[in-house]
Amino acid sequence: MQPTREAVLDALAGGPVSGPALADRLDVSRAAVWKHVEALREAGFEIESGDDGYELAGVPEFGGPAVEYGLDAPFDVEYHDAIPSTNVRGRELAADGATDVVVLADRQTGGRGRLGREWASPGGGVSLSVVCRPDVPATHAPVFTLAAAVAVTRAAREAGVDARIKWPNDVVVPTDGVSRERSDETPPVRSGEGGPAGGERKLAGVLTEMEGEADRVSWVVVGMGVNANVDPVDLPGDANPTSIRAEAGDVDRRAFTQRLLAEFHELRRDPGSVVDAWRDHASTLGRRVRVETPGSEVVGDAVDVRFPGTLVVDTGDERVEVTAGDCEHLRPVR
Ligand code: BT5
Repeated sequence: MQPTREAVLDALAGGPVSGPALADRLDVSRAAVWKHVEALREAGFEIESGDDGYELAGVPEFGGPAVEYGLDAPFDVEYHDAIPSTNVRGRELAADGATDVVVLADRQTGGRGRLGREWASPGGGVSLSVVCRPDVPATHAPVFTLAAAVAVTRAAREAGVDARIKWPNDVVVPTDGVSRERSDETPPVRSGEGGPAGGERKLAGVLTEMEGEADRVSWVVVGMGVNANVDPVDLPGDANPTSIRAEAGDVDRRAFTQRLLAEFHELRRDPGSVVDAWRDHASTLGRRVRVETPGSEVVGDAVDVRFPGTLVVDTGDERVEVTAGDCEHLRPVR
């Protein structure tokens, strides 16, 4: 948010302030104060003017200025009520040289998952894409997917949802009584394969896109889609979806988005910390998994995750390192 505008809001949040006092405090003209106040009202902030001056009486529920105000991260927010895809818009901004911009939408009309899949994004959700230009080699890009999954998980847990991460990019909620914060349990004994474990509903997904040379990322667009205040019946049934509304009741999307962005910012500043944070919330580790990778399939026990996001699967014969793929949790075989 433009610094003077933020300073106006901070001043007005503290109680009534007269126009001239505000002008003095911010070292701007009274006309400028009036312009800022009008612009803020236009953006949805309730600013009352009484005998003692101006006072902040309400912050908009959701939207760009609402999320920027009080945000503990250096992002500008471009908000859309509806947009085809925040990632597509993020890529456009990135190609124009933008950085530290978040594209945020109430709903998407052409939301995208990985590998050309669709991501349903009805109104009431949180769809956003962070555009950034980290100074890292391209091979480190997957760590931003993990960071986003951790950020979403932490914010969802604060909202009262028992969220976990399924490698690499799904935030899920267990439904089968599995309540392991992290699994230190002995991996299940192998004697054939179990079927899909089911028992998990998808709350959110992450789609990271990037451009760069091998030695350096040019930009990364990290897209996060969270089923926030939506009804699961409005989401594709075959996806076994859930939402914050269904798990814990409606969330304050402004506070949720601010939390999520602040967490993501902290993690991106310290990529080395991401894998440990991911492990803390992993539902995949210690599980029997089937991972479909481009051109092959790996079945075994998920034993570890390594920087920048590689899953280590023990097949019984060997330990295979998987860098990308679709992971399915299998039922333990007894
Ligand atoms: C993902 O893909 O999970 C990544 C989703 C990323 C969405 C965000 S929203 C903001 C930004 N802008 C975009 O356009 N995208 C990003 P994947 O792992 O491929 O999972 C896709 C699959 O999840 C689909 O094939 C469905 O089965 C399922 N699915 C679709 N919509 C869902 C929803 N709202 N909730 C749960 N599952 C869903």
